[in-house]
Amino acid sequence: MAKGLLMYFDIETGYYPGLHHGLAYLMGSVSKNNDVQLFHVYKEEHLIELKDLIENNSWDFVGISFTTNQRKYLWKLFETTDVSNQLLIGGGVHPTLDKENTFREFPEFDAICIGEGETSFVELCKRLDNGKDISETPSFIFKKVDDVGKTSFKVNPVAPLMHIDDLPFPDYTGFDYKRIISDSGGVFAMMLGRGCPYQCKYCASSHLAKEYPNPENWVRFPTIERSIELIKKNLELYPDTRSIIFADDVFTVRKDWIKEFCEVYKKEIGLPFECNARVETIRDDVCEALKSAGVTSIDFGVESGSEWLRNNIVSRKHKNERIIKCFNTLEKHSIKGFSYNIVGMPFETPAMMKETYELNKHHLKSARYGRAFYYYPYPGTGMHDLSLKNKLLRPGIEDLSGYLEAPTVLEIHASHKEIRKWFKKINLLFAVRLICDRLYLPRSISEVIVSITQFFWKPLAGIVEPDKSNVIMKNINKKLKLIVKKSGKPGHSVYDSHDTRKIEIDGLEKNKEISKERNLTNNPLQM
Ligand code: B12
Ligand code: SF4
Repeated sequence: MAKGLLMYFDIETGYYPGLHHGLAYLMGSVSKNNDVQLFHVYKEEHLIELKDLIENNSWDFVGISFTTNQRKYLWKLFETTDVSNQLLIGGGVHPTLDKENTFREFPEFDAICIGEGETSFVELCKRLDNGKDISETPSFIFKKVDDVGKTSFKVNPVAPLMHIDDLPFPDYTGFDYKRIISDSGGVFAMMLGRGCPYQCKYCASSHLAKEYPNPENWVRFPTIERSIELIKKNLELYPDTRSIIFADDVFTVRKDWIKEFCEVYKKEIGLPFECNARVETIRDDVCEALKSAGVTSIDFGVESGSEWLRNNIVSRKHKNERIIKCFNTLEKHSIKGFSYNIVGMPFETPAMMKETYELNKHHLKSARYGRAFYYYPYPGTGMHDLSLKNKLLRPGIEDLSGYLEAPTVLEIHASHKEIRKWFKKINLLFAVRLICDRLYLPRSISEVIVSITQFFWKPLAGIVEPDKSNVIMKNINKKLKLIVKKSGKPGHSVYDSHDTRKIEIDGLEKNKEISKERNLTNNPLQM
């Protein structure tokens, strides 16, 4: 039995409280025959606890799951904690897509896991337990330092993608799941399938697929029986679940699967649910199936109202009419559609951001909730490469916690003032729609209020998107969110716990100092 510590870095993401489905799957695979402790690292104070836990215990391995924006907290951990006696393993989307830089930036790592880890992690634990050579374990890259201090890497082939039915069930018990679900208003986020067939250039999905020897199997759904079994198992864990979020990339991607799933779900589960979809997959028959199964809302990446930008930069090649048609179809079936957008993309001008605003305001009136995010370039994605090639990124963006804080592009195609303006205007638009709906105001009245509030967008956006330094506005914002949460039926906005902050990157001197000490030479984020 291997004894290990597995950490999920989740500090200041604006998404806490949240479960990590990949880690739940890993725990489901390894915890039966091994003694693995999961540590959900969601506040900086945890770093002190971790120091004690890591230094004063004997572990066979210490694993860290992290995304790009969490790297700054890893720096802090390694600043204070001696990990040199541990077998330190990294995993997750960031190390998978930015392998070389991960080893360069974090000489502390002995190995990283490439892609999905269930089978290979079990294999690693077995080898550790049996005292065997671990360096042949599939899906891992091992770092070797020879006697004269020369570093080399053993890159093993990545294990093929597995059918979801062949994986053990995810195990959420390592998380403080009771608190996480109850704080989210009784909404249990789950994941059934994996993968997405689309190729959006800002997203990790299509780039992740290329890591495997069988990328054609990237898009996978469990059988219907297995899906229902998984949901029931999760509901046994938390019987007070009021509704479910299916976090799958595009839940509706397989028409036959979704129709059959809805049929069985309605009979066997019957709880309201939400999911993600692409506008192209929405048709009357799909909506009928989803509605009868209890869907309350569906999240869509609208991303931009500019067809030029979507076609040439983002690689979402549908027309605005398709988006409008999708939202109209949802409305016809009384399903709420939520619209997610990005501002501050490479080559995006203020006129293009305005198009996004206008699409949402005038043509997607049935989008009763949504958001705008700032573009963030994730290493290994097409848009990150494009941004680097054209020298579009501002320095210091590694200090940001994600896509909720600040623009990441240099002021070439749009000023930051403009980017912030459209970020705020779009978020105000959706906040007002949400509040009006919660007050059961008719659509016509709510749209008048939307228009009026847009005139006063500057002070009002200060409440909806308060600056971190503005304590009064932050408190008003908190209270408003609470009212909206309490007044709502289970649904996305209840789960949604974004705590959007504006941070001036230049103010984060402390992190900068640490980042200077890290070897970020050639790191694409260090321009
Ligand atoms: C659901 C989801 C969320 C959910 C739940 C989080 C979760 N990961 O479950 C919520 C809403 C909380 C969320 C939040 C955020 N997310 Co998110 N999210 C996703 C999404 C859609 C699915 C994740 C998933 O379950 N995948 C399936 C599982 C099986 O894969 P996995 O998580 O990679 O885990 C496997 C392997 O990586 C490996 N593994 C992982 N960790 C480790 C550790 C060790 C030691 C080992 C051996 C193996 C291993 O084994 C796992 C099992 O096979 C992905 C997109 C995607 N397709 O991955 C984005 C994605 C992961 N999110 C992303 C981002 C940016 C964020 C946020 C930063 C958003 C923000 N605030 O701005 C936050 C950050 C949260 C954090 N702590 O870092 C990016 C990350 C990009 C990057 N390079 O870092 C992604 C890739 C989307 C994108 N833009 O392309 N997210
Ligand atoms: S549709 Fe969504 S999950 Fe699929 S590639 Fe585009 S952004 Fe990524």
